[in-house]
This record gives sequence, structure tokens and C-alpha cells, in this order.
Amino acid sequence: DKKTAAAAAAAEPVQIEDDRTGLSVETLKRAFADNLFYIQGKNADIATLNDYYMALAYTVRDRLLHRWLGTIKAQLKPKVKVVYYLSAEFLMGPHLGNNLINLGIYDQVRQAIQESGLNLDELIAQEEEPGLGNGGLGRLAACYLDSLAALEIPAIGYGLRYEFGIFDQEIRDGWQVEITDKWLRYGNPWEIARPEATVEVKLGGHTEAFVDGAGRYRVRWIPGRTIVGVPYDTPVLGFKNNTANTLRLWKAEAPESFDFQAFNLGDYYGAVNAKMYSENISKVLYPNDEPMQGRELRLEQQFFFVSCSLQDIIRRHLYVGGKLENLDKNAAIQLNDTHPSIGIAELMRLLVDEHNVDWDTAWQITQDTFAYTNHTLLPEALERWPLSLFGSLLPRHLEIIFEINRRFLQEVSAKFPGDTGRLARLSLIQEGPEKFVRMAHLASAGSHAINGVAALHSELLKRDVLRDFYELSPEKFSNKTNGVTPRRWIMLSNPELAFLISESIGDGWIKNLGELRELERFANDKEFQSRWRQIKLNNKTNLTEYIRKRTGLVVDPHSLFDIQVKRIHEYKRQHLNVLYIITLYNRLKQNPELEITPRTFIFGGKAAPGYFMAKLIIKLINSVAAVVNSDPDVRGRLKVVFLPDYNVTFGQRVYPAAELSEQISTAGKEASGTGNMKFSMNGALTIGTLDGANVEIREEAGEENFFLFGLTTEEVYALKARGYNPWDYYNGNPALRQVIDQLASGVFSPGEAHLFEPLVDHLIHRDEYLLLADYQSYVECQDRVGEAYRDQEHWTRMSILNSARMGKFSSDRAIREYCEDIWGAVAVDVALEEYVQATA
Ligand code: B1N
Repeated sequence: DKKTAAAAAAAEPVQIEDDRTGLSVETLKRAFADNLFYIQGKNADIATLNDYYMALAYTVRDRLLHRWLGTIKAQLKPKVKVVYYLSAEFLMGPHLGNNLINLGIYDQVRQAIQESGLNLDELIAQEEEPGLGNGGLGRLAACYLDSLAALEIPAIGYGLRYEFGIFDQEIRDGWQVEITDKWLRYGNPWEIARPEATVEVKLGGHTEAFVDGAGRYRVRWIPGRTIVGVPYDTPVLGFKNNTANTLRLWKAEAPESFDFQAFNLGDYYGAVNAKMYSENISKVLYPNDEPMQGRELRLEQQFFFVSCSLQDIIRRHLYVGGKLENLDKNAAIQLNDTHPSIGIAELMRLLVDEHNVDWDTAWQITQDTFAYTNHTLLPEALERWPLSLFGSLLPRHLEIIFEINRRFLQEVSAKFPGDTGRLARLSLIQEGPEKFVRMAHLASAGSHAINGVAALHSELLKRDVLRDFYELSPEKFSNKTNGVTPRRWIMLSNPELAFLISESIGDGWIKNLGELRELERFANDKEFQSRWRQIKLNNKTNLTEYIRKRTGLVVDPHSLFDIQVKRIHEYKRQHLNVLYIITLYNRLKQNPELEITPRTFIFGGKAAPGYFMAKLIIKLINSVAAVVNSDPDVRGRLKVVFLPDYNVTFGQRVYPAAELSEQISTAGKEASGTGNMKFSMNGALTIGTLDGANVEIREEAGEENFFLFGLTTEEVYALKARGYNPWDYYNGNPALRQVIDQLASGVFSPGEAHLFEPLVDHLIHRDEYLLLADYQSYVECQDRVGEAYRDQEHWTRMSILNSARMGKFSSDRAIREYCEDIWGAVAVDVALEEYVQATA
């Protein structure tokens, strides 16, 4: 009959050498033209660059779908353990170039596009990056998805599909101006909506106790409103394998069954308003990097995506015939900081209230399934929610947290009898005039594993922020030093370097970054050194052109490129960098004949819109740049550039062009850093403190290949304990004093003498981040850098050794450690139907 005939036709394998799978240049050209016509509805007469980009994106997407569906099939099986990475941020960066690399079809596509009369780089540059993250934490999640796929580990990333990602930054009159990021404006060819997998999320209302049929005491949640979560899926390809994992992002919508009549008789606008209210939840990414903002919408966002994801995880588990008691056998759920930690209470609610599991069993399942990564020690960054806000939004979860806390504190009492101070310190609830739920405590109590993101950071966690948890359950704690993916951060960003490396030691390093060590034997090779230097120069020339286009500034590609790119924050101390620039400037002014190594100081980074000091630091950089760059006395020796709108795309240009990487945070403040790793892999030397992963980078690179300065964490603590007085440093150091006085008197803010007063005041009176204490050490270290650069042979040797020794900082290594120590996840082979061509 008709129906079976249709089913039979649908079951026919999708054709082999057709325009949607073929990888030959001819087929690719045909497919590209076909997509331009049939998907974009354009021909060459009227197509824009964006149309061409879209046509190419669809051509590439077609070629990954067999892998994607094959992966889903291979992973949705009873005995497979899946890693669920829950993160409020995924800073994926542009997809096109990366997918070409992972599919192994870069060269064919380049040729096909060229033969179509276009330029591949221009099409790649056309993609608007999905900026669904603030900085390191979001980008780490993206690198981890890349490595999970490369290692063929079944994994799903769960997060929010923000309509507006991190704001675009413009600089006007030296100040940061924020522009909304309308990244979905021209459509997103990489995602596929799956409305059939929609889930419901409840909020607000109240709870009721009742006794169920079996005579058990139960609680019912009568929610105040319902929101619907629609999943949008993006494939995440492994490097030249058959795995394509999924990034599943949830969009908030009003329920389909919205009853206008019942909602409010005849109140059409009221009903539409309620719909808009629902959609607000996934509207915009919170642009704060670290300091906590207790906004209700943020808690709604967190609960929304976590509830959607947990329901999805349970649905998948039951679908393959799993029993809830065995959830931890099929699922490892990782909490990327505390942002998704409400998941602990939500899983308890789903198990106890909705699936009728008894409390003790539910708690065991929860603890065995969840693990928690901490990303910061800054006390102001630790998430805590006022009880009142929490209870009105999530009344049932608050009850559950109270019950978790009651039982948890009982355990603590049993282990430390009579220690009431300890009970107060460990409690999930912070007491006081205003009470708070402490999310790091919820995450720690509800997880079987807790980790920091660099060796030093993990030690400090155990010593300070989570000390009591460590004393209670030391076996939960471990370190997982961050890593970054060499596919995006070397191959894609620095193709010339990747080519030279592969030519010299083979291409095994791409999957096994430890193999870079083999480069050590070229460190003294003159011929290799000169090619290494030439590639750096090419990348610098590239960046020079970009700087000219974006800012109009002309910089010298032969000067030392000294770069600091990262979020603007006082603890990261961009202003310490500025103090050195002014110091150099003063020396040149005082002694016009002074010979110095010509340098270009390059900055990039966004400030949280409400962080006044950070915004003032941007203005400071631009103000100093204005004075220095227009002063003929220092021409050819000193340039300062602030490049607006630092993001992943721009990072890909910057790291390969850097010679000096600024990693100068106050010791003990930067949890890890990951930019430090990207710089070093691409041959930049680091000037840095013993903070975060810098410690391990220096250990690997060798202390003779690292410019170290500044107080250690212990010295910072000791100095503060003694009573730190920045005023003494100011008075005791004439060069420093001159710089501070210039800032205070308006030398760099003509006509606005008081502009930098808040900064200067803070530095001389409080200086929380010890800039003045580290100033002299930094200046001397920078001077050594300038000296070292004069010996280009020696510098190049150090540069080669840095790259050669960065194998540890591949995210593949980090993910292997998570798999072995925390997740218990193993690779799953993905079989493709025979007719799908293997990658190159
Ligand atoms: O996470 C990165 C680390 O390399 C950095 O050192 C660390 O600063 C960063 C609230 C955060 N910690 N906390 C955040 C981001 C957004 C937000 O709303 C906190 N980001 C970090 C990766 O481990």
C-alpha cells in the first residue's frame, strides 16, 4: 500500500556521490551553487557576500549530517555513559573554518570556492560569531566540547540560546560603548530547532503537603506560571573522526496551549505581554565576568536551562530502558561553576516529587551523578541568592534545600561534635539580617567530585574558600588544570605555523599535543629559526593591517608586539601595564637619545557595563595612547593600541602575532587563565606572576624561558596581614611617584585634570591588587624583556621551546583527566553507513 511504499522510499539510503555528501572539488562547486539558488534564493547577479557564506555553510552542514545522526544512534544505547556539560556560557567562536578543519576538507573547499570566483577567507570572515559567553569560562566550555568530540566521548553541552550574546564594544572618545549583539539577524545555518523535544518549566507559586495512596507524606508544587523550553541543536565535530556531538541550547517561549480567554477575559495585550515575559528568559547574556549580581532574571535563566536539561537527561535515560536508580551509570553531569548548581535541588525534586523515588536513594543518585568545577576564588564572585527572592521563584526548591541542609548538618555534627562554628560555616544557608542560599555549598554537598582549574587554584580552594568541605570530604577534591584546543588555537588561527610544525615532526601533534616536544631538536637550527621568525613576522604584518583598518593607527611590524587581551578587571591589572608604558615614555622624554627596543603595546578586552573602574581603565589606556602616539619624540619606539571588540574571532588573529604575553594578575586571584596557554603555544614568551596556570606554564617551558616578576601568593597574604601601605611605595620610588603624579595632575587627560582621580586615589590609599608593591619588580622584568629581544636568535630559541613544551595545555589532556578521574566515560565508536566518504 501507499504508506509502506512511502516508508520504504524514506528508508532508502541517502545517495552516495550526490551534491550533499560528495567531497570532490567538482561536487563541492555544484553543491555551493545549488545551495545559493535553492536555500538562499539568489543567483550570482544579486548574491551578497553573506549569501555566499550561507550557501557554503549549508554545503558544509550537509556533509556533517551523516556523522551527526550516526553519533546520536551510536550513543543512545543502554550501556553508554554520556557526559552532560551544563554551562550558562558557551563561547564557540565562528563555526565554518573549524568545521572545515575537523571534516578534513579545508583544501578542497578552498579550491572549490576559488574556482567559483570567490575567496574562502572572505566567506569565513563573514560569519558573525555566537558570543554566548563572557570570557574564559565560556570559551573553556567550547574547548571542552571540541576535545570531547575529538576523543569520541559521548557528550551533550547544555546551555541557553541567548538572543543577544555579549555586547559588541565600540570606543568613542576613549570610552567603551555597548551595542546589542544581534547575532541571529541573518539566520544561523549551524543550528537545527527540535520543537518536538520541547519541555515545560514551572516557576513561582506555592507548595502543599498531602498524603499519597500509599500513605506517604508528599509535597505538591502549585506553580504560578509555566514556560516552555525549545531546544536548538548545533553539531560539534571531532577532528577527522566520525563523532559529531551536540550542543543543545534552550530558547524560552510561552506555552503553545496559551489560553487567552482563561488568562484574562478579553485582555489580548495582557496575554501577549505574558508571552513576551516568558521569552525574556533567554533574551540576553549577563555581561558580568565574575562579580555576582543578584538579579531575579539571572536565577530564572539558570533554573530554566537546568530544568530543561535535566528533564531531557532523564527522558534519554528512560528511553534506553535505564532505571532511575542507575542514572549515574549512564550520565555524568558536570556543573561549570555554580551557575547550573540549582540542578542539585531540581534533580532531587524530579526524583522525589515526580518519580516517587525515596529521599535517601534520590540523594545517592544525585551525588553520584553531579560533579562541580569551581572557577574563582574572588569572594564577591561567589553566587548567593537572597532567601526571599529564591523562595518566591522556587518555593519547592527552597524546601528541598532546607531538607538537604538539615541532613547535611547532621552528618557534620556526627563527624565534628559540638563544633557549632563549623556548622555555621558549612551551612547551605548564610544567616544574618538577610539570609542567603550559598550556591557553592549546594554544589559541593551535592557532588561526588569538586575541582579547581589549575594546581595553585585547587590548593587555594582547599585552603580557603572550600576549606571546611575539604576537611569534611577530602576525597572529593582534585585538580584539573585547564586546557585549550590546538585545532582552533593553532591549526585554524596559525596555519603557517601548523604547516611548519607538521612538515618538521609530522601531524600527530594535532591529536597528541605532547608530540610538540619533538620541536626541541630544532630550537638551535638556524634555518628552522629563520622560518619560525618569518611566520611570526607574517602574522604580525597581518595584525598590523587589521589595526590600521580598525583604528587608523600605523604600527611597525618589526617592533616587539607586547599584548594583553582579556576581560578588563582590576585584579588582571591592565593598569600596571600602563604604569610601565608611562615609565618608558618618561625615560624617552628625559633622554631623547635613549636606545630602547621599539615596542607596540596592544590591548583588547571588554569591561562589564556596570564596572566603573574597569571602564575608566579603558579610558586610561586610550588616553595614554593618544598622548604617546602623537608625540614625535618617541616616534618609532613606542606605540599603544586599544583594539575594540575583543572576541574569539579577533583572538584568532592576535595570539599568532604576539611576541610577549601579559599575564600579570595579582598572585592568588586568577583561577587559571587560558589565554596564557594560547599565546605560549603560538610562540609568545610570557611576562607573568606566579598565578593560576602561569605557574605550570613556567614549569613546563623552563624558568629560563619565562619572565617572572612579582609577589607570590604567600607574600601577598603576608604583606596584607602585616598591613599594606601603598603610600610607602609611592614615596619610596621616584619613577613611580612621577607616573602617579602625572595621572593625578591630568598630563594624560588634558582639560580634565581630575579624570583619573578615582583610580589614583584607589592606588595610593588602598591598592587592593598591590600594583604599587609589584611595580618595581614589573619594571625591571620588562626591562629584561626589552634587552632579551635584542638577541633575536636567543629569543627565537626561547619561543620555539615555549611552543614545544605546551603539550600539557591541550584540552584533550584535561578532558582525559576528567573522563578517568571524575566521569568514568569512555570513547564510543561511531559507524557510518558505507557510502559516506571518509575524511581526508
Ligand atoms: O574561568 C576561566 C579561568 O581561566 C579564569 O581564570 C577565571 O577567571 C574564569 C561569573 C565567571 N571564573 N569565573 C567566571 C564568568 C561569568 C560569570 O557570570 C563568573 N569566569 C571565570 C576558566 O576556568
